[in-house]
Amino acid sequence: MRIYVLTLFPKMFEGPFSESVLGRAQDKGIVEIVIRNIRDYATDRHRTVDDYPYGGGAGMVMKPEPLFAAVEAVRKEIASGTEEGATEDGPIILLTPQGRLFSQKSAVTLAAEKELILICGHYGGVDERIREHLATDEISIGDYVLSGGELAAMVIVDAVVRLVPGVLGSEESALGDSHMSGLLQHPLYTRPQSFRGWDVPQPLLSGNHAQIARWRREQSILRTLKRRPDLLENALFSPQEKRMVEEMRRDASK
Ligand code: 6GU
Repeated sequence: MRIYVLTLFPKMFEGPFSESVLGRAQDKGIVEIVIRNIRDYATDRHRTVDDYPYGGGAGMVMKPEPLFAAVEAVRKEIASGTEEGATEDGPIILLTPQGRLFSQKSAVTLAAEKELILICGHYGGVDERIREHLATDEISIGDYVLSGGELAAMVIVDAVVRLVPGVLGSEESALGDSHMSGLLQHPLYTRPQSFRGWDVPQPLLSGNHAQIARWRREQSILRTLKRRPDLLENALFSPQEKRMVEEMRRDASK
């Protein structure tokens, strides 16, 4: 998978993309992350990337020309690439607080793409023609405002890359992560078995895999019910688990 990030602040990506899971994914050659400076695609003498808004108002607006040029250059690169399955119609995602909300489900969908192009919005916003005629998608990572799309791009790249096959070892598979099943993750314990009088729950010490799986599933449901009851609406349950959830709800309301 190849991910292009178009930004006015390429240096912001140096640390986060070279460490841990993202760094290893690139070292292994499974994922290639290419950072492009939008300013390099500005053609005027001052390399202008923003301008005043028509109609007045606060904040500058990102001009269309450099961004269209940057995306077109990247597209050309993808098309001429010899990489198998290289496409010219992968998503071009504009990062903006006005986009649809990013979720684990979005990450799973994006992880299946061969190429992604992420555009980091900045200043007061981008010229509307970028939204209408360049981006295929607009994504926000939450209901708050960041100074630019860069941190959002890092969040999305991290969430997506960890789902690409081969990036995580089987030891650290993403399947047990919170949100993968629509539920929050169960509690985890490691040694020592007793720490300051706080003991590891008995089922985890039983050596009985079925019992451990049952305990974890129950804890996931319980934790989700307590912290994020909204998530339970869309989680999938067996008939038996449905009865369990109802019982937990009754207990909680006592
Ligand atoms: Cl994608 N961009 C900005 N600037 N702020 C945000 C965001 C994105 N998502 C949430 N807040």
